[in-house]
Amino acid sequence: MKTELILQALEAKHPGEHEYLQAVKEVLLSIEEVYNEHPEFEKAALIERLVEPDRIFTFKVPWVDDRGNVQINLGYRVQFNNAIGPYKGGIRFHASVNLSSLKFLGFEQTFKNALTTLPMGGGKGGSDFNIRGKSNAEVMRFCQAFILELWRHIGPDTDVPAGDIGVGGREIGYMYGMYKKLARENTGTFTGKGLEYGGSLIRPEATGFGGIYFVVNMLKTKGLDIKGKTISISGFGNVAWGAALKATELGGKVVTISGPDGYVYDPQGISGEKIDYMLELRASGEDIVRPYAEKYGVEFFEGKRPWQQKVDIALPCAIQNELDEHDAQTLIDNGVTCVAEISNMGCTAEAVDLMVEKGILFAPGKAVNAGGVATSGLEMTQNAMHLQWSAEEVDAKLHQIMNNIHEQCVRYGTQANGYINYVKGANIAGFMKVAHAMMAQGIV
Ligand code: 2IT
Repeated sequence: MKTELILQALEAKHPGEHEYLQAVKEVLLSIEEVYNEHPEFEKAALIERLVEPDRIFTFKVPWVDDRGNVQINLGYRVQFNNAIGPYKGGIRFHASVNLSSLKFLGFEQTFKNALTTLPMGGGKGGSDFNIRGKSNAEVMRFCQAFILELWRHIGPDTDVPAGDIGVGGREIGYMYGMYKKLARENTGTFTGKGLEYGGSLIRPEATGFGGIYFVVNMLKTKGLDIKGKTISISGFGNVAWGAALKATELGGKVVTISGPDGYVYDPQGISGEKIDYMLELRASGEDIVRPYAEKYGVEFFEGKRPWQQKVDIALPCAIQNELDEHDAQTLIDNGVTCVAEISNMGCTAEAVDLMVEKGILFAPGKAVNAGGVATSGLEMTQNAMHLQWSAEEVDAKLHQIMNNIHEQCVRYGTQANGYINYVKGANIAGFMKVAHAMMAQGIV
């Protein structure tokens, strides 16, 4: 494959879009071998078509703050690929949101969704709106203004948004309320909805639960158990919360959470009401974790990342590229067994290369965190059937999907020396499904 040529052309066309180029490069390098076995792919310019989103909507979002001032944010929806099903993926509200980050997320989402086995294409959206310090009324007005533009591009069979960083149940509720008013239908269209109006049980927990189910499978390949293992988690939002809940339930000990202000180290383990307190931290809108250290009398490390602590398992649960080569080396020096991204592209490319080279159990976000979107798929199913499944039913399906994704990674990623390269496994499995779907549907 002309990987280098394709990447060079892409870089020339989209200069400075580092995260997007990073995500594309990782996938192209992983699939090179299988791609070369299919000359028909090259003839159909499959890669060139796959790396560009189908379309991107960019719009301004004007809204009025509590003091009567007019604020303008940028809004986006990247409809990346719908070969397998309607565009599906979250909406991120964060100061770092731009086209590069949303294109990387939409690209990753396409393969992640393929891995779930459910009929969902890939998409992502968001805004540079910073939720920090905003009143409830401001958040509502912003969400309504955002949907006033976005509503005409989405629908239950075209594009189904959900939450992501900065977008939880409250924001989904405000967006869905405005969407329904404009679209005059009530068919779902968003996932992560409240239980009272079409949401699914276990959706809030799903990304973290699924991530831990995956980690349990990873450990099993080495004859290990999560019970008694120490775990560092970054972030303190929905994903970190779900992961802490399930890891603790299975006997693991979570010793860190982090925010933009630094991280807390709780050697006794973050369990019980301390996990509930993470929800309070999130609801405060301050975007800091220091109050945890003050409340429970544990150490707070200002401006530092949790990866400097010695643990058995490290789980990035926050934002992209928050674990670099230096952090990976520290974890390895401290004897880490397993690193799994429950966030999207939590590790830099250099960190991933180092961990794979050293034979560390490492798995990428598109496999590990797929439980979130998979359960969104289950929410869509329940909406289409006009019913609601029990928590046990959803959890069992989620568990089965995660086991299946792990199996796919093992099947496509096991090397001659027995090392399971999950990056390769996830990329090849996801790519082959999308590629076959695209080939079957012609040049469109
Ligand atoms: O990154 C992700 O997979 C999500 N933010 C969830 C997407 C979804 O549609 O549930």
